[in-house]
Amino acid sequence: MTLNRRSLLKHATMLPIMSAMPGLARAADDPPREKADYTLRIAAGLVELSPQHIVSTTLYNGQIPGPLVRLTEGKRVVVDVYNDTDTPELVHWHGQFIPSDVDGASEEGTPVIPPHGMRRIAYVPKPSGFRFYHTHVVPGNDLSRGTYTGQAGPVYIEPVNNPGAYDREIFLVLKEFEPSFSQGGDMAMDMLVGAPIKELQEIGKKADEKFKGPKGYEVDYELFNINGKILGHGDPIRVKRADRVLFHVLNASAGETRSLALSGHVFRIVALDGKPVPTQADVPVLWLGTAERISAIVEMNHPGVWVMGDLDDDDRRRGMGIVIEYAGAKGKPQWIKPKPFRWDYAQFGKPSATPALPDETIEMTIVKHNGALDGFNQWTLNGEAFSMETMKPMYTVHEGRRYRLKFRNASDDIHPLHLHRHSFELVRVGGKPTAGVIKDVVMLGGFQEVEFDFVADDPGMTLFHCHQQLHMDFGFMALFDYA
Ligand SMILES: [Cu+2]
Repeated sequence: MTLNRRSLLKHATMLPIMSAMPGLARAADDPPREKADYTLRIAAGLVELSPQHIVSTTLYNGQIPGPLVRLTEGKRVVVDVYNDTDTPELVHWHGQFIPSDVDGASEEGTPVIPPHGMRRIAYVPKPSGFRFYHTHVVPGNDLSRGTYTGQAGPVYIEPVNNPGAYDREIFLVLKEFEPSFSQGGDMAMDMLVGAPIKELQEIGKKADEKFKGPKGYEVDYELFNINGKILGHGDPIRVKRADRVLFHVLNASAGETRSLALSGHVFRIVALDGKPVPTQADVPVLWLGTAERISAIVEMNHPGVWVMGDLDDDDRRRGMGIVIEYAGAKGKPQWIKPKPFRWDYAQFGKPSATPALPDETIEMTIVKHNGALDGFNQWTLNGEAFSMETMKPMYTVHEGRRYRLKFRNASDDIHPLHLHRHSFELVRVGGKPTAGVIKDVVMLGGFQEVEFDFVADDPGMTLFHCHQQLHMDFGFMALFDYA
């Protein structure tokens, strides 16, 4: 590139401004001068889950999961995103404290990446830990878009100091393909601790009487995979006795709650949603709501060839699993079903600690309106469904204040609740008080309550929503604005 004096002067004055504004995004017509650290290309492609099952979907860089994006906390990163599809796209940087115009949600004001266009983003990654990126468009009734596609990839933000007491680190991205709608089959799930609350069941019953029609559509999937391969295809994870393997597990599903067990082994939970837990605990099964991440160490002390997979026999048969093979071990992979186990976030909290008192408490009651929107269930928060037309903020927060959000679920569904651009501390879950567990997604059980606190410390439009794609698309969202 040759520069005349005028453009040189222009650039000389521009550059310091650019670097002083880490959140600044540039349009394609202002070609960037520095080299991007990462380039993502969104395009249709094929995934060979097995030789019998090759699916066509939208991918990042032609692969599922998308490339691992490794960043350093506090070190500015530049990412170029090319959209080679015919529809607008958005890349959401899930779990990061990031400006609203870069975060990747149009509800917050992030510009879309136009069809066959590109967008360069630059920002300073934080906080450290296991994060991910995924599309944030609204597919609605279109199962070929949004998180029903293969647009998901892991992000790892290295802390400035890494303790790292493990031998190996393995990322596992859990995903499904070939979705279809079916009417009504609610899947009752009781793997969360806590009991249903009568008052919430009553509210749910009243809503059912009002919205009598058939139950709304749910999404079923034909094919399941870990890291893009059906169980039994692709390479096994090869280990040696006494290895300490750190698994970073991401549930990249559009809406499924997932379990994962490794036959004959236990997981030591070290971090939830990328944040180290105050109390590490051994569990036989991982339970992950949509978009949740778990980092867990497995001590390889049970030689053999094993299946690590979903507890659900049908999902496992359709591919949700991966083989663990010890050095020198031979034979068919074995599956041992673990004993029943209920998931309790409070188990990883700070014992006998109390969280700071909030400045304000906001209560939200969640109600399902059966089949109210062209056969889809509509969701309301305190009687209001989010409107994509008005995008009106529901709450105004003040910088520096601590907010307690209390969610009351008057439906039988599990909701993976997600707050953008902030993390939160669980303060009550499954009827029990807790402290010290910091997350960005939490599962709320059917007819249960959950409470979490967040500090309004990242000014900018902030989206809250259920991460179940069907729920968020049909009303289950709210915007927080800063005063
Ligand atoms: Cu939900």
